[in-house]
Amino acid sequence: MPPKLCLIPGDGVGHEVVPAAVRVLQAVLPDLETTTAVAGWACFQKNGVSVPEETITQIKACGAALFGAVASPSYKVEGYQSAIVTLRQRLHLYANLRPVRSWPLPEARPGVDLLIFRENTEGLYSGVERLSADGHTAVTERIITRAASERIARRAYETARAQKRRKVTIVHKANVMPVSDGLFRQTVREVAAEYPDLKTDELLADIAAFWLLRDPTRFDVIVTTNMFGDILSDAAAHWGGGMGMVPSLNWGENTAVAEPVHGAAPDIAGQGIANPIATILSAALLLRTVWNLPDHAARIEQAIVHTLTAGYLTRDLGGTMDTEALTNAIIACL
Ligand code: GGG
Repeated sequence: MPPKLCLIPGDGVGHEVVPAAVRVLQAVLPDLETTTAVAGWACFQKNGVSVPEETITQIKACGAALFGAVASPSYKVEGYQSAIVTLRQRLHLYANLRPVRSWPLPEARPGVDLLIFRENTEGLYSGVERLSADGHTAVTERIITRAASERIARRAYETARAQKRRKVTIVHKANVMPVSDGLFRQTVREVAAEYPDLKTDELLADIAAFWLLRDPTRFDVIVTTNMFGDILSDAAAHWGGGMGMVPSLNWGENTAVAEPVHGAAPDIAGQGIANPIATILSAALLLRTVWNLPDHAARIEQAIVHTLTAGYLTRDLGGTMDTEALTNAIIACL
């Protein structure tokens, strides 16, 4: 059966980077079948819902999706929930894998090659928020469960073992949140005991941030809760060459949604100048992990290395190429 992929451009530059990634995917996988679905802020404004049921059905039917970006407002809108948070929760995409590696770019730091596993369905992104009657007190529930902590830990350790990694670092703040992060820490440590071939250490989230800045090569695999993972992976992105270079995979048991770590970039949306590499690398994550086609993924990654080495760069990387020209260059290098 040829692989099937549901395309969800979402908002902003998603409409430019997703088609670019599909061109690259189809160059290595000519029989790929695609379907397109809607989700996001613009979808909410048009349809009153950020993720229509039809989109969920289409993703389930394909088993895999490529999502572009979403641009949620930074204020409460009645009836709106972030499209990507909704997809992660509705489809039980409990692991968010965010690999950061050095690319041949002046900004990138040599020797960086780390995997961040971010719990993707609960924590501070539980969506459970309330405001007191006088409007002076706001509460967000930070939910941590043993079940979710165990499954993200197992996914992190299994992937670490499969990729012949050496160390997993548990990142938490259990000294200040001994109940919630204490449960996360304890649960991950119990799973770690089943993997004696892998070294395990742990860091408080603030110290982990310090070490990510000071010496990112200290890290191999990080497993952490939802918001810490979001923040630390954006910081780590700097060492890979910037936000335009970091892919991610929202990874469940039978379904996966790949997406670039960057957002909708409204400042450049519609100009055709967005860097498509993070989305192309997200498609490569689907090839490697979901469709079990690691050689196809490696071909794409190698083509990106050649393209960057030859100096084909978009503006965010210090060059002048637009989205289409960079995509053409990558396809030519395959
Ligand atoms: N492709 C990742 C992305 O769109 N990031 C921005 C993001 O997650 N924003 C949250 C939101 O707008 O709901």
